[in-house]
Amino acid sequence: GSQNSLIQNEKMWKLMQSYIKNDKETIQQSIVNHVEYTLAKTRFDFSIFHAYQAISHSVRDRLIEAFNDTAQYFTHHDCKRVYYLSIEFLMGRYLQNALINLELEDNYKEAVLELGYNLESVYEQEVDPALGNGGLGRLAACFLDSMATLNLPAWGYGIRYSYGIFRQLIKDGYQYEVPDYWLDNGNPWEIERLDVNYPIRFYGYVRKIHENGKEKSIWEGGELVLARAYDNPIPGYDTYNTINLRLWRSLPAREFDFNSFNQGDYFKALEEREKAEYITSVLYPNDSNYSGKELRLKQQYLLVCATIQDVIRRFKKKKRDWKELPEKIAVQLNDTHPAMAIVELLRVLIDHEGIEIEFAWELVYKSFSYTNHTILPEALEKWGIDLLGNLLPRHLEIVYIINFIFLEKVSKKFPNDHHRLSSLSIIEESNPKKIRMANLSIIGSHAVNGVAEIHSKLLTTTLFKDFYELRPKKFQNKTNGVTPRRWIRCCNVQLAQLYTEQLGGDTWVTDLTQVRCLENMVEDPDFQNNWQRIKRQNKEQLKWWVKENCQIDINIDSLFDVQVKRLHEYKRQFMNILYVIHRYLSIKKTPADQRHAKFLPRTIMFGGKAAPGYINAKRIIKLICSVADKVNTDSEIGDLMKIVYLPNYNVSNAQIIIPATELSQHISTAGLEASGTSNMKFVMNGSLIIGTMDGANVEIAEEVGKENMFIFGALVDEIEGLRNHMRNTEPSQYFPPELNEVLQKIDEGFFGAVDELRELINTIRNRNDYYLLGADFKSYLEAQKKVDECYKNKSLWTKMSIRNAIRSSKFSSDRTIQQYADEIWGVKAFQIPNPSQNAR
Ligand code: GL7
Repeated sequence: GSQNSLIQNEKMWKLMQSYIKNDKETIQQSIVNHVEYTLAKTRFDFSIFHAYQAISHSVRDRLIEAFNDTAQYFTHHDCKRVYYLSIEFLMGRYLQNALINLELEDNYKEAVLELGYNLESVYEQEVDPALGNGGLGRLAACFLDSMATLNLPAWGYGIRYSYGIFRQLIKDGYQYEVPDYWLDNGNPWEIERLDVNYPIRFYGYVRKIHENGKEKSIWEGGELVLARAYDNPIPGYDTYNTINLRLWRSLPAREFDFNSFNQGDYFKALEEREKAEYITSVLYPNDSNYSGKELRLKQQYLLVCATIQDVIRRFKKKKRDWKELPEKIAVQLNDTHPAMAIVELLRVLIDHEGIEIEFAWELVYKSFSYTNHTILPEALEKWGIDLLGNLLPRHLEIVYIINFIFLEKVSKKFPNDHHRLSSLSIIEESNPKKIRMANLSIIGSHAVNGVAEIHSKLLTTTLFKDFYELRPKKFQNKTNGVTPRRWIRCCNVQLAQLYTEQLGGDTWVTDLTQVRCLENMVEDPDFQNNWQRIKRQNKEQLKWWVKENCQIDINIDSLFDVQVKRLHEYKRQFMNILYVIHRYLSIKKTPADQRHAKFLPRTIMFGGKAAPGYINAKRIIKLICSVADKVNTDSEIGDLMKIVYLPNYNVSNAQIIIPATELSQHISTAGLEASGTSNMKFVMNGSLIIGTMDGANVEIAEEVGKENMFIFGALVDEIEGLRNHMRNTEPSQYFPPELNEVLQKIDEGFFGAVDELRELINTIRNRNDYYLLGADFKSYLEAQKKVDECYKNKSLWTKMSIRNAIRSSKFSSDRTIQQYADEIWGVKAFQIPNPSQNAR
């Protein structure tokens, strides 16, 4: 407990210092209490969903104890804190993860079973909190798990969208988007902080006043809304530390504009106020694509403004000098979406705290660091100065000041280099002028990192070359990682058990390097059998999922070949389905009695959402589904081949799909997938990769060995040459004949939907094959042939699979976060004492 407790009453103090017990009876009592007193349910009106709610509330009680202790401990020790700012957190379900991290799963399983429920079925009741699009948001979620587990004094900050990423329905081969109102049935995992509200201003004007010969800026007028905090406890594994994800929700401001209420239209005035709620209502469903909408900028500013107020309030709790700021806080920007935080902190320091701009600027850039997640030009945020200046007039002024000071320094180092100045400038001299958020982020940070070696290298040689030449030491690499808690321990319980048995304990869960010790088991036939048995059981589970969700019977003995990720042309799901068509045509050309000797049965599964406005991505879905229709109903094919579109790919589906996969596809055009993170999850679960030398695939190859993967395709430095060739050559001349044949079939209407499918294939036929499907197709075919050859040899495949999994430890987010902590944030671990002596 804390010495400076506000609670004076001795009795109350004592009662609050004890901890809930975790024996079976206590757990059962706490569940039943929640049934009666939290849910107010009777014995006669009770469903498994209510069981989920009551169980979650009882777990929540335990989380909150640890959560409060952790927060107090950090405050008491006045540690340097990390603030991880992200516009997305793709958390996935909480219940199982919380139980496993609290090491209470067995206790609850038993307790719940006696009450008549199977814990696994209870897990299924939870909605997916899906406040993210894809890799970027899921990375933030994995990072929180690792920060908690590594005992770092860290908090995540994001937005509590009322609607997460849409639910995807596939009907007649088309995607339909259904709103995801995930809060419909309440959310037991959050703590609403009725007393943590910050005012947020939009629009208005800047008034200049003069005080003791100095000009002061006052931003006033416009509209005020409130940001309210919702806290989501994040438990670490094998530690009592429980950190926080604080999400902001917008609400009408408390202040009343009496004028508008006195106009007489009471209802109209109230209606206007209610519009404030709209700001945090919906997550923008674009993955790697920027849309310059004002509402999106409002979301970004709300996140930033509320967070900076919160951070400063915490910093000021103790009386201290401002110069301590960078020693007490480290703010990490997850991409440029929260980059306005740089300007906001500077604004507060100079306008509110009266600090000199030079000194304030030093405090700011020493506190901030920025992660870039893509080099795709369509993802780079650039806000028109009209839009930005209207919504945030003072911020635009400050951006100009920052830019002026910065460019002044640059021209001293590189006199008369106008080209360099204009590429480094925060302002793009276009018409209208635009604010480049990436440039702002780099200038306002002491460290900038990419998310895989190849990506970080590309940043310093292409996109941020001029910045690199200015300050080479600022640029770093932090290869992404994923949490082994969710992506092994939770989703592949049997594999986890095997590891624990073999290694004589479960410390591998926080030190994944230990699984490397299993290298000497690779040749062991018993171990191989166990490995195969686990994969088969996971395949069985996916088979049922597919049966239930897609009404398709898949062949358990076929090779499970999976590509699940957001639909994007650069990820080349298109190339995958073109190959599938080629395979289908080849089977058809083979005499029926030779087919089974020549072809291995395969189930090819696709999954992923297309951004609602991304027409070509939607056409790719249509093509996949049309081919699936044709192939799956072709009696000549039988169980030699099935094609499945897995609907509504999300975190909880991924937890079923990934452990069941034998071959996963990561086939982006070299240089375009910054890292990829599902590739890591697949490898950890013993899937082999067919992939290009792109993103983290390159480092996976280093770790597991190229001979244990199916690598193909052009290398990053061949891309430019190939693109020139593509633009100057008739496609039919250099496309391999297999590809030309496939394109012709689609063109003839063999798969129906001729008009839209023709539009799709024309994107690559008209010397417009930007993602180089034509150039990579031949080597893709060869890689696929090797896949078949390897799969024929069961024991070879098993050995390759084992090697992938046990050599994947580099890709634990624990490694990644430790590097951020040491090399960017400069923070240390603070582990709070476990109060188990008291009760636990
Ligand atoms: C992404 C990259 O595309 C992806 O390769 C990377 O793994 C991920 C996390 O670093 O970030 N960048 C991006 O804008 N999105 C991503 O998923 C949406």
